[in-house]
Amino acid sequence: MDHIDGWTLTFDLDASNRRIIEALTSMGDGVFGRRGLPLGHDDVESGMVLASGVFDGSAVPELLDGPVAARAIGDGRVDPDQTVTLDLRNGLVTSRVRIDGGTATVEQFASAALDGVHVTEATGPVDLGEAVFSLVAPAGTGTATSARGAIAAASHTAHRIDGRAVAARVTALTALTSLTGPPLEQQDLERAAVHRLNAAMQSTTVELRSEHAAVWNRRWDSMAIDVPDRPDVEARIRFAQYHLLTSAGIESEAAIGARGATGHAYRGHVFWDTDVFVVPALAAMDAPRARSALIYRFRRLAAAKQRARTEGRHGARFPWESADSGEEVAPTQGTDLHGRVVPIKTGPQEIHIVADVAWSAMQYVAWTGDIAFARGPATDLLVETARYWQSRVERDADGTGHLRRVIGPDEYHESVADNAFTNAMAAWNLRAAAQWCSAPWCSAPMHSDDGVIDDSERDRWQATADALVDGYDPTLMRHEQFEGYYDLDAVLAGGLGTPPLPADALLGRERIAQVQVIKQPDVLMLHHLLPDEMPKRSFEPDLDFYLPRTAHGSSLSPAITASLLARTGRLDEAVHWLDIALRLDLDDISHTTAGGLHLATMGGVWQAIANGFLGLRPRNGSLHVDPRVPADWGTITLRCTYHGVPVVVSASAEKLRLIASKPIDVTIGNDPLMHRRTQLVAERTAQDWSLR
Ligand code: IFM
Repeated sequence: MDHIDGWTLTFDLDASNRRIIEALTSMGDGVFGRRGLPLGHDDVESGMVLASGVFDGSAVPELLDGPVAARAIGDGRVDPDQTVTLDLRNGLVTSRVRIDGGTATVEQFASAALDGVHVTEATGPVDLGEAVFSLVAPAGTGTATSARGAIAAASHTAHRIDGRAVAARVTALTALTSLTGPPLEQQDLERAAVHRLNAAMQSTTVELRSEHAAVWNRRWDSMAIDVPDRPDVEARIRFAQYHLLTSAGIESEAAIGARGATGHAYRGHVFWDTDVFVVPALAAMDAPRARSALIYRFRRLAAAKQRARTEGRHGARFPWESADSGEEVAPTQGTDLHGRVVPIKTGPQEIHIVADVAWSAMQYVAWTGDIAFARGPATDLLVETARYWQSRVERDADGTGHLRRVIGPDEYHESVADNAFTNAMAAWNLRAAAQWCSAPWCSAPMHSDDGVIDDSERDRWQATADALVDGYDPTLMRHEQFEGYYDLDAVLAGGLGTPPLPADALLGRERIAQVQVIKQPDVLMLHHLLPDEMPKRSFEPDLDFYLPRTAHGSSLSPAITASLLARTGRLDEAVHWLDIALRLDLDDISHTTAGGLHLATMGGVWQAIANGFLGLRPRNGSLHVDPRVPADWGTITLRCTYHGVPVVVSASAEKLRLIASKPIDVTIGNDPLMHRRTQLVAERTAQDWSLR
């Protein structure tokens, strides 16, 4: 990166980093994503358009490539060395290109004000006229179709000379899926795109741009994170927030893939990345987008129930990888580094996704207080997932409960028994459902497709939760990651190199299964997701034991590690891991950014700042805050919305200020007396919080 300040990131583009910068400068309106368009590079990826939730017809579905009509061309006369600036505040991507010996500017955006409307405008000196015009593709209409869906584009291009040469192209996109959309014919879809285009063409591109920028400015007013003493950190955090927002729509449902609509990696499939990493951030930043992501899951509850039935179980079994139908779409085999075919077991075994979906729904409810969602979709998700665990837990003769043949978040170890994360999340799911269904507003027996929920079912959930083993050893005050984990060879990640590193690639598939090195937080993830449910004083022992064993071989790992380290006051290490998360895509640390941006990292960055450094989270019906801010960071200010109330939290190493636009319940630190319904929290020192 060439230049960075609080709101802008400027990249020097050359032939070697083109695909990475395409991904970094992706634009999106939550439904349609479009990779940035390095001009003059007219190949398959440049300007690629994808639509969230619209897949191709392959056996393992992959996001459908939209019509490429949105691409510019440049007639091969463009110098490949360009600068591209991402203006986060206004949501604009601006390229400065050399063409025919002169310089032209090309501005692009996916309108935040008009759904499915993307604009490209090239300007340059009059004597570059034809060259400037060549930077913007001619008008056209086209449709990409598959057996599962379609994406149509209609565009209008205009050239003019008005003191400068200007070429503007407005593209309107529409999409449907065979599962969720109305049964439109291709012709109708194109007509809808033309209709959308005509509506957009009622405005000039200047007006379209200013309406778009105004929406972005309003968004930032309610969600921006400021770290003015560290503009580099600030811009990278906002880069994450920007891409989180562009990846989730507010209409209907949002199928947010692990890479959003910014590339083809992971085929656009939806993983726990969305439920656990993205949704909590969106719930606090822009709740309707989080709701859409959960509605995506809720609409696939029937498919999840069908899968549970096929397994001979009850309730709902969500797939590890999900696309449009809600069926399992995880590949069943892949190739290792030596080109050997190896089985992929995540589909059948990574069942913690079931509890992750329920946890996500309850996080959303905790942040938003959305009663209608709580009593509707959230209840169904919580109940049906609990029912799955009830039928999945194996009870041994001694009464203990077990989950065998599973994979935890640490995917280096397969087919393990009693993964602490999976078991503890399942136990949380069962208890949460039992408690939820005995709330006063739930006092009438509840119905679901599988029957009435009565006291005896709630008691069974509670008993199963209590029976589930969790690997906790009170003498060591820590959890064993799974049965037999302590017997593995005590290899530490640092023995293989400096993390983050792909330990599975370094050691090979057979060896990695025999050693204690793990891919990403597993037991530690529990301390992040369920901090109040963990045995008292188990956090530090678990952290001290598992951190040296963590290779951070997953992009999900650094941000959560930063969050945990911040909670325990190890701020230098927290900043180190946050920095890796912040640069994961921007510096292509995992060498996978060209395939699309890592949205879980982006959600994790928000969580590291909010949950980790500010200690901000919903807790037992109040908003909890307990900051630990590095001394050289000055003040962190985070804007969010809690139960519909705009909140601004500013904290430094010594000060805290929380301002809510209406009174809300607030708790500070671990002192139960620091609990008030208030609009303003202020204090002088970390030891002496004062509430007003
Ligand atoms: O969901 C993750 C998983 O935890 C690690 N492998 C990649 C997946 C998609 O990001």
